[in-house]
Amino acid sequence: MNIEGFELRRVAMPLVSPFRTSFGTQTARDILLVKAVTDASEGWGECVSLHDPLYSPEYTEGVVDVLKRFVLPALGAARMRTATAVAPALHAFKGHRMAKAVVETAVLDAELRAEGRSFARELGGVHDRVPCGVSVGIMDTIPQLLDAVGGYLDAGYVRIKLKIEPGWDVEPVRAVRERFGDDVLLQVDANTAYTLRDARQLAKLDDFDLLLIEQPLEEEDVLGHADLAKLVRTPICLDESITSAQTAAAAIRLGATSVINIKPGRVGGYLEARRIHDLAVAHGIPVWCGGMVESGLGRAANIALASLPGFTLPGDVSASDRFYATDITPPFVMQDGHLEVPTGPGLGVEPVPEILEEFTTATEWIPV
Ligand code: NPG
Repeated sequence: MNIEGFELRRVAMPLVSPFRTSFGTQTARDILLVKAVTDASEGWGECVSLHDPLYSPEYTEGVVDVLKRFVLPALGAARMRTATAVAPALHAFKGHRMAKAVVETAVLDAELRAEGRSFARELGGVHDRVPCGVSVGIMDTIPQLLDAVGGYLDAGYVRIKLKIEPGWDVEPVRAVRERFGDDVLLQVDANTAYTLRDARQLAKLDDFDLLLIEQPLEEEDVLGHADLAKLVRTPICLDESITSAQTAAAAIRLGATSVINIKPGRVGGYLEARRIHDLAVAHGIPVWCGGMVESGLGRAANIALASLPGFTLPGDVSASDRFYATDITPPFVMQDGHLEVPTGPGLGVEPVPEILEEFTTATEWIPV
């Protein structure tokens, strides 16, 4: 397989409703797609970076810059032919994992499409459908939150994640438990909004039998999470702090995380995501697949990853209509609280050309 070049494409997709987290409110997603064009096939990657560096240091304009300035020229110079060669060819460049992930995914998709193999099969998936969790944003009022959660439970979601921040934590959790009962699989996500000084407040969540508290403290405060884990009974799950299999190994050794959220974009791609899965399984640590409000392209790959055997908790793997009235691929529709794992070559889904064009704001062709 010879790579001829990459198309960088920006698509602007409105969200069905504003999505508020502890770091901001999103009303639309400005997505960078990368298409790898080879002499044998084409493949897609979806970058998970946000417009602003609020979730992680990366941001979409920065990703475009690092791709054009460093990543794509290095791939061209390496005459790289397979997805497994992408990470070694980019190793010299520090960080920029979302940028590295999107090109590796595009190359992997092209390679698998050429060979007729699916992402799930390549990664080691063992299930033909995966359970769907949903992430519920911070709301202005508790009744609004209860309406939203009720709607998702009616739709069939099997696990609810509430976004929390100081001032919006114990009361919303209590209200959801009181209204919907103790059987609902429930967890919370703070996106780094707390400090260790908040340990007593976070320990109040222990009364509600949550599956986990996700990333309460700063990304770099792995030791703080280890200390917090001794002060709260609810399992701590790291997201932002886990940027590689190495950082995952350290966090596990320190006792900072007893569950891991795996997001391929955050860790440099699906191949590193699989390494973290394997490491976690070896340590008896459950994992689940995170989400970054992906279109159908990124969603397809996440569903494939979530079908690996160590993904024993439902992920932020929701149906397309959780975020988008119209998706750029045929929509993923939930059935009985689950999504089917695509089985076609590569991602197993294609953008619908007219819809892709309608949402596209810019394209650029970079030969390598
Ligand atoms: O289901 O795709 C989804 C969204 C899940 O809450 C979700 N993602 O912090 O995990 C997160 C959060 C997020 C979304 C973070 C977008 C950054 C960008």
